[in-house]
Amino acid sequence: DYVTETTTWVDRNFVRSLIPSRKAEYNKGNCGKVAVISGSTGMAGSGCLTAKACLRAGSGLVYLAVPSNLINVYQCVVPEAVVIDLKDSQGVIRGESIDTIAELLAKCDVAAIGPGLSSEKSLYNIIRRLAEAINLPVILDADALNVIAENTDIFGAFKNQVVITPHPGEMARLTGLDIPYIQSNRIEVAKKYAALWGVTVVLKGARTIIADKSGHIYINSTGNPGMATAGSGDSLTGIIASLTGQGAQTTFAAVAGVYLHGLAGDIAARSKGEYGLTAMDIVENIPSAILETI
Ligand code: NPW
Ligand code: AMP
Ligand code: MG
Repeated sequence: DYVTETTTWVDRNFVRSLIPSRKAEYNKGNCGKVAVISGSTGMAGSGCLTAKACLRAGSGLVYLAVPSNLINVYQCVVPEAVVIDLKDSQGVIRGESIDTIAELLAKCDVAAIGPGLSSEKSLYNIIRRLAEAINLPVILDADALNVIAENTDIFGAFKNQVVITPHPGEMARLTGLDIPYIQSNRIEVAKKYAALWGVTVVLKGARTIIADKSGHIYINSTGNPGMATAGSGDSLTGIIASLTGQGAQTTFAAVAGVYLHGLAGDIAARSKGEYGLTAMDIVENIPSAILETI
């Protein structure tokens, strides 16, 4: 266990103080309104995992903005979520939906953007225009990062805190570095780009590294290789967004989110083992992870 001036080992003792308290008089409006912008035909599951993870981590209200053809999928799999119809989108979110999305974000506390969005080209312009239009913390993952890799100047356009959650493959696209180099220099790479882009970088993988823009590094202690499974990262995005929406400062939401995500995976592995563990098992064990931590 150690906390130095520049590096923090993320264990239970550290994380328990970061989880936002839930006051006796709270209603769902006080517990964070989260907008999840994710999913496309064939990858609707990613948005379901993100939204479910938000709810399991304590969000009061989760809004899912999705293309019309996917509404029934989301309403069945995540009945607790409010689903917003992006009417002009045929299977993928397109530029015509920008006003509907901006309107949604105006009433939310945080946005999670990216899981399963596809590589539709107009996504870059959507994210750029949203960055300019909104002033709320944003968690960017997966395809949001893939389109931003075209031009990382976009990070400078956001008016509020940004957390990015790349796996080493996404970090390679964003930086132009190769995966082996990133993996051999995880701390240095996370630290350098957090400062350069002015964002909190969550560099995922065994021993996830979190770097804030001031250069502080957090090293996570939880997780197991059973979490190398489809949709695992989509659930992490939901947990971080949820904690942010409940009032945690974005870097602390990222640190606590990564820890709880790993612990949920560890708890799931106790009964399912590392081989049969699925992303939804991680989501279903978020409540136990929180109970073991607070
Ligand atoms: P390799 O193979 O080792 O060279 P992609 P994606 C690397 C959605 N999903 N350590 C690795 O490279 C996502 O949200 C939807 C080292 C790997 O081949 C996205 O929108 C699902 N390398 C979209 O799919 C479930 C690592 O990156 C490459 C690494 C595409 O996302 C699945 C893969 O990255 C998925 O979540 C590590 N720890 N981790 C659904 N059910 O709807 C990754 N890499 O090409 O960005 O593909 O991550 O699957
Ligand atoms: P993604 O590739 O976006 O689905 O994200 C994968 C998630 O699983 C990230 O949170 C990783 O940190 C986690 N993960 C993947 N492989 C491992 C591993 N070998 N040990 C611990 N966590 C892992
Ligand atoms: Mg992912």
